[in-house]
Amino acid sequence: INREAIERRAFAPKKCQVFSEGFTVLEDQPQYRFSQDREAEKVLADIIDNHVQKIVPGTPEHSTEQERYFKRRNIGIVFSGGPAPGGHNVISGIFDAAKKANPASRVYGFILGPAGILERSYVEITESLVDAYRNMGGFNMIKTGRTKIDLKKKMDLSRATCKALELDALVIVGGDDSNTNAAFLAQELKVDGIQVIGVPKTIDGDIRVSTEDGDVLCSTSFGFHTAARAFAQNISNLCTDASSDIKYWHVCKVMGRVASHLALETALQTHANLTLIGEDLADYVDQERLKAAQERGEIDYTAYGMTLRHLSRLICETIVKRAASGKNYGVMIIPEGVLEFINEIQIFIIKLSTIIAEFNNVHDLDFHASFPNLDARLDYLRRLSRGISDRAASPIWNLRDDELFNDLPAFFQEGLLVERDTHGNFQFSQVKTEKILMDMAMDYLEILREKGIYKVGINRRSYESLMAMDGLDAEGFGRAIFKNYDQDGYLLVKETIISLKTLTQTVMNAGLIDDEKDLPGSVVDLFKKSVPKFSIQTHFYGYDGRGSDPTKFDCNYTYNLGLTAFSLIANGATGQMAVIKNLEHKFCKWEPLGIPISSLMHLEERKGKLALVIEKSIVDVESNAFRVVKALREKWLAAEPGDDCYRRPGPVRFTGSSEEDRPITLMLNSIH
Ligand code: FBP
Repeated sequence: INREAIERRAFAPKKCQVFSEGFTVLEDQPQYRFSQDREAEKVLADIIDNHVQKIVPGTPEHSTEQERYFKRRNIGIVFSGGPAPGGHNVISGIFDAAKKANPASRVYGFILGPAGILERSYVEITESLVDAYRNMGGFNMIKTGRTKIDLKKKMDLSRATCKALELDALVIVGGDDSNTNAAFLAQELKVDGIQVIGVPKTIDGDIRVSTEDGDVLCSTSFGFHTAARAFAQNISNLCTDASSDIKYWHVCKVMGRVASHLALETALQTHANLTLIGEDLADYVDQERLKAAQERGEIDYTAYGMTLRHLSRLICETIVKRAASGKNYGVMIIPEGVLEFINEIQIFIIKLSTIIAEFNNVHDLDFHASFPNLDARLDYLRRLSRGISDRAASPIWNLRDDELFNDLPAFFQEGLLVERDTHGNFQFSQVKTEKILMDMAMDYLEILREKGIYKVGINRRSYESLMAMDGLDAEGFGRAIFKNYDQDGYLLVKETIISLKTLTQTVMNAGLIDDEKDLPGSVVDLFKKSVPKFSIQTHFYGYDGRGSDPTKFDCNYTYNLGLTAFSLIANGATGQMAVIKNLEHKFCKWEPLGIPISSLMHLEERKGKLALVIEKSIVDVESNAFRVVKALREKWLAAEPGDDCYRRPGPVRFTGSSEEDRPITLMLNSIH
């Protein structure tokens, strides 16, 4: 019997006060304003005037609303995009509220994401089904998928399914792209009286909503806290491992397709030695280069932003600094989407996306199916750059691009040419970013080692004094372990780097050999090899965190999102996203709202074209959370002799009191 699962299923999430009353109504909040996109005003005309709505208790004066609230209704729910811990509680929140309002209401779950709507594949959600998944991770109750409902044909199929099931409302639980879907469906189905409500989901934490005046209405999406805690636990275990056998650098790539929120939160949870934050790298300015250009009376735009080579050197600097105090181990965190913030790579991604989209449009074929392997894809690009393909000469892909692209390792070229997802996003999770960076870093470390700047396995000061004393070269050292007992009889183990000469002397003093010539060659070889070489282990934390059982924070958050979604439906709203304001504060301050999805849209390049989508929120380098990490990164690097500052956040626990009950980034960012 899994007692944890039993306890989880039995756990009753806390309900915001407003949901404990008889029924709710919506109160418009016109004080919250957004700057709207012109295109959104045009194509989402029927929902663009929505206001932010606050959920408040209904009173006897609201008799019409009361009648509407308690009517019998059919509600459809769909998960869309990657799983995120807590999704099942959104369903339980909607189910409980719907059945409480009217036991004859029915709730349907579409199978395998939006494709389930198109294919009319669904299951009726029952009490026993809900009970089996309460507070449990994953999206396995009804599964999920990434189908985009964009074309007219797909809209028509969706309408037909909703009508066949006599749906009053459809709830789309998804990320930025899925909520974009929700807005278009809301617009499309408004004439049919079918309401569409979005729920902000994604472990990436990149759905954050602020108004024009800076009021934060939604500080994170659900699943972010759990995934970050799950990653942090694993990474913190690696910190313990790294500092125990002191021979590895653990390189941890953590999910987050674009934004580095998960990397930032994990850094605060673990105090790993180095954490890259993509948004910080994009902000980089090469002052020397800029100054040199200014002296020539020019502006050098290439001085803005970081190159891959530069980034690999930054990583090397960290490794060299720690090695100088004898620490040839450590833990670094690399955000999955870091390449998005490296100019030269971003340009490749955009160019290739445009080429692929153009090919598909012009030939009405699929680029990836037409060129199934890397060689064929490269050949197409090569011909394009030489003007012997589709067009006389390609303005997008020229000989210079070809040259630069050819310099990349084959697996990276392949990664850049992977198929975009249905929403036109580049699939960073398919690219071995950590390998690209570490291969480059290792090449550079070798150069530094040859120059004598990087001394693996030895403290620079002792290295220099030993060199002077023994007249030895770098190869003349090895690792020795001395065991001794202190006066209380405790075993003391000291590991140190010594010269071959000292080793020979020690062995002779112990009476094991009479002459230094007697030291066997095999021992000498073994000794020399014992100096630790730079060694890395790479890890990817992503899918595992998405499948974790939710933290209490996410259980409560998602259940209340479900209740909010139902309140919005029961009060006739459409085109709204259910959110909880004040997540960064105590539970009693949580405030359920509906916010207009159309106001969050902007134009973005997708598959080589501009598309109206919800803007992703990336890490703000002016935020408190980032500034704290920046201020502490030198300390966490721990390049001076002495202890590392690793923090152990521990596992996600459902019972007992956990160390923090909400994301650290949220708490820091709420301080003014
Ligand atoms: P969502 O935005 O759909 O929640 O997905 C987030 C994510 O987990 C990213 O962090 C990652 O890049 C991507 O999904 C991986 O997608 P896939 O499951 O298709 O490999």
